[in-house]
Amino acid sequence: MTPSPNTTDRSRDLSQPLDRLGPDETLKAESDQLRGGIALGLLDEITGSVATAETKLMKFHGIYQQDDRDLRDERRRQKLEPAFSFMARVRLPGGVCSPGQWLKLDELGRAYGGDTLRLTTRQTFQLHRVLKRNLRAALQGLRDVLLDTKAACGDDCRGVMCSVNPALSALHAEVFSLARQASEQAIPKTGAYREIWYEEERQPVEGPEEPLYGRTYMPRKFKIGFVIPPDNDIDVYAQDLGFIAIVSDGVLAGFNVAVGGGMGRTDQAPQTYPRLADVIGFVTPDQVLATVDAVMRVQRDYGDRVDRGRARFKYTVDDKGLDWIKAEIEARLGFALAAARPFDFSSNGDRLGWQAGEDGKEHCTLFIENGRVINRDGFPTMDGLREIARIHEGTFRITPNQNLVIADIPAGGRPRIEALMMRYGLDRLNRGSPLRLNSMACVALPTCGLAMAESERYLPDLVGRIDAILAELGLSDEPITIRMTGCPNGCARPYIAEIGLTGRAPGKYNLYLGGGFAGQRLNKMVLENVAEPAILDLLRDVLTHYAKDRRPGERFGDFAIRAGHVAEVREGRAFND
Ligand code: SRM
Ligand code: SF4
Repeated sequence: MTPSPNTTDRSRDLSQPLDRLGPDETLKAESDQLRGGIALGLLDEITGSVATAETKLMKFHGIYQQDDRDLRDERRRQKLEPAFSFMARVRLPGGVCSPGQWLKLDELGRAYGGDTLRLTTRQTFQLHRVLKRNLRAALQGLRDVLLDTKAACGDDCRGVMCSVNPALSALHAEVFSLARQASEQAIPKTGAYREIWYEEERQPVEGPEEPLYGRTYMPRKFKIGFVIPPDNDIDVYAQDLGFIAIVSDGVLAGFNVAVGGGMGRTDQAPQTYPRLADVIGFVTPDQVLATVDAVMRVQRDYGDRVDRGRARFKYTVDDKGLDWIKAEIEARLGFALAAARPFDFSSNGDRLGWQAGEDGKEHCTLFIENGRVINRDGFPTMDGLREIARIHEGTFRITPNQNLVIADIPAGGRPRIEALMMRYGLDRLNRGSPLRLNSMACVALPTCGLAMAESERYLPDLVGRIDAILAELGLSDEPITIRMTGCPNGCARPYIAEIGLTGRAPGKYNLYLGGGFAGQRLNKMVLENVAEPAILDLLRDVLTHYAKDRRPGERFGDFAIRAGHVAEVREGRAFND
């Protein structure tokens, strides 16, 4: 196929008519490549916050202003400003870090982050509750171990994901290396980060400071991931741009390219919806970085810069059409994509427990409920992991399911790690029910400013109640994916879970059923804006039917579709019919 002539390369014309675009475009363009007034705002000791424009620019530096929502009303009553603090998200391609980096993160979490670390659904760490006056110290601490928070948020390419895949060591190393290179290539090049957070002098630059992003960066966030079948742990269909490794005779032949995935939707706004990425072709490993560049340029140039609610690549793909998008990508690449190759996914979860790699190293994947690394009564998880980091000679890998792999343990190293696991109770982490071990919740309250309902603090209890129903029905051993978010933005990718819950109001959720166990199918809304009793009643009905009528090996999500449980929406309407 020859590249389409429909290309209008707007890459040299980034000075678009800003007054006709959304206000954030002007903000970005006039920010002096993300410097704005951030440094000045940090000096203001009267308030724990920064001005609105700066909160937006700081996202590009991986930092979100938040306030403690548990204290909001009380502080308002006392006429105090909200309890402001900041969330800092580390950029960690593929979720891999060294023991030294873990120890530093642990130290920063204890010093500035409320004695906890949060592992995220995109394989990285978040520090919450960092006070404005501590931000520089926290970021400089990260710099000491070669980490930063660049572009972990904002209208740019976010943290690049990669399957953790401990068993296939050589393949993982190859794919992970590409993920890292893609991350390096797509990272903003502005010196703003060094100047603001490390207090370095501004250095002169030849040519444009941001050759890819120009002055207005991307229309919206852009997400890339690399997956190694049969695991779909990164949920490749939820990525703006996904690479699916194709292995032939044990050798990495290349990648199928998938475009246009995304989760977020807004209640009562049918023009917003989750979308699974479409596979459009195949590239060889040496074509991957050019493909990243071409796809990002297409979205940069054609993404909606007027309406941020429609600015994700998934909408550009639907508005322009998949054929048009593919032709545009090929025109920029200068070659046609080869035909996609067959592949198969078996699950989007993690393989918990011990695994041996082909290189003889051992790996242990631990379930970290909702990614929360903290010391709790009888569960000193944070202390235990710190002790392991002190003796561990391999790496840590954060999984896209918010779990943790103690990876690359050299031959003979396992007994010492196991002894520490026993001492700190980490050996108990993987003993939950299959439902719990396949559960995932976003942060939500009290830090997330967009949360409408609890998620991380509530899902563990709800899982316990669903487990009781499963036990009554003899389904306790059935792995079922369940994901909850505190709002419809979908940070825990709930729309591809077999059971999905998204917050609508305090104590109220939309319930979705029928997602694919391997993340290959969107679920559908079956209850809208309901409280726990209604959720449990409906789940009991469907699970009872499942216990009675399922076919051998049939997954709960598949059954819910086949048996017609998602055909009817009990209240409201299904958005993705
Ligand atoms: Fe997210 C916004 C947390 C993964 C879709 N997300 C937020 C913010 C920053 C809230 C805000 O804008 O003020 C949340 C911070 C809460 C807090 O207190 O920490 C937040 N998102 C998270 C994390 C920490 C959830 C978690 O529990 O792990 C994940 C961090 C990932 C990372 O390390 O980079 C996280 N967010 C996701 C994912 C999953 C993914 O990328 O695989 C999605 C769905 C995929 C997608 O992008 O479509 C996701 N987050 C959103 C959206 C909706 C975006 C959209 O275009 O529809 C928002 C809201 C927005 O951007 O306006 C959002
Ligand atoms: Fe916050 Fe909503 Fe994302 Fe949960 S899904 S972290 S509530 S934005």
